[in-house]
Amino acid sequence: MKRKISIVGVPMWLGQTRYGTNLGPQGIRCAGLMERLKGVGQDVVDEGNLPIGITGCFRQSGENIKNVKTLVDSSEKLAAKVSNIIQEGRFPLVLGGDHSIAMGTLAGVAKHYKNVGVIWYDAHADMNTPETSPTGNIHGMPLAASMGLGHSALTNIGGYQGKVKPEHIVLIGARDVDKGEQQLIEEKHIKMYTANDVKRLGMEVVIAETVRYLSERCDGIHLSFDVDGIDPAEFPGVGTPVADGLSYKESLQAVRLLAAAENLISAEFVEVNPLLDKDDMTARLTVNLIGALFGETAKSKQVQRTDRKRSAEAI
Ligand code: 5AB
Ligand code: MN
Ligand code: MN
Ligand code: MN
Repeated sequence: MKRKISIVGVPMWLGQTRYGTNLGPQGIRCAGLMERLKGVGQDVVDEGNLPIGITGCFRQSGENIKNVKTLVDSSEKLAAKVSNIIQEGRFPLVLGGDHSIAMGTLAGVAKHYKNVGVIWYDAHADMNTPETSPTGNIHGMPLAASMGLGHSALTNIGGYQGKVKPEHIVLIGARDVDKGEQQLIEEKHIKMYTANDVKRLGMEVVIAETVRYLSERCDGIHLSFDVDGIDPAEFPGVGTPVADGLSYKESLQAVRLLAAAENLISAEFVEVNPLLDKDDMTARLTVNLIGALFGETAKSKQVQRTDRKRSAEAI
C-alpha cells in the first residue's frame, strides 16, 4: 500500500538503564532506511530526531520508578509531533529509543482515533506499574500507562487518560511476563499470542486473527514493534534479550501481511541498541522489517539491487 510516511526519531534511553537505545534512530537510518522506502515508491520525509532532555538521574524519590520527569517531557513532545503528522494526513513512523516512547506515540495517535487497536510485538507485556515492576524502568510500563494504569504522571500524558482499551490490545511474542502483568492480562482478558502460540499456530494465522479481531472493534491499528520480540540469536542488539523468541523469518512474514492492512495508521520500531549489536545485524534486519511493512518484497529488493548497481556503474 502507498502511504505518506513521516519519520520521527526519538533518541531516548532513560526508560531503562543501558545507554545506547538513544543511538537507535541513527543506527536504523544509517542502515539505509530512506533509500529503501523511496525504492518501493513511498512518499517519505524524515523529520529528524526529537530534542530529548538529558536530565535523567534515575530514582528521584522513594518511588519505584525512574526518570519520570524526562520521560514525561519527551512523551509530551512526541505526542504533539505524532498528532501533527496525523493531522497532515500522513503516517507516523516512529524510531526508538526504548519502548517508553510508546506512551507518547499512543497519546498522539489516540487524539485522532477513539478506538485505537494496538499490536504489541514484544517478548514482554510492558504492563507493569510502580507497584508490580521488578525494576522501576518505565520501558516496562508504557502499555499499562496507556490503559490508564500506574503513575499519574504517565497516565496523564497528552492531558487525558485511557488512550487504549484492554480489549483493543493484542500481544504477540510474549515469553517473559511478570506476575502482576499476568494478573492484569487475565483480569482484563487481554488477547495474547505467546511465542509458543505462534510456533503452534503459525504466523499467518496469528496475524489474520489479530487483524480480524482488531478491525471488528477499532477504527485504526497501531503497530508497536519491540525488536526483542525476535530471538536474540538473530537480533542481538537489545538490552533485555529473552531466549526462545520469534524468528526473523516469522517476523518478516508478519510485517509483510500487515503491509496490506488498510487500517494500519501508525507504527514504531523500538529498543534497537547499536552499542550491543553485532555487525549492525539488528539495525540492518530492522530496516528489512520496516521495508517489508511498506511494501518491499523479495522481488522488489532484487530490482533495487540491480538499479543501484547500474547507477554505480554509470558514475
Ligand atoms: B521492553 C521487565 N518486565 O518491567 C521490567 O523491552 C522488563 O520495552 C521490561 O519490553 C522490558 O523491567 C521492557 C522485567
Ligand atoms: Mn517492549
Ligand atoms: Mn521487550
Ligand atoms: Mn527491551
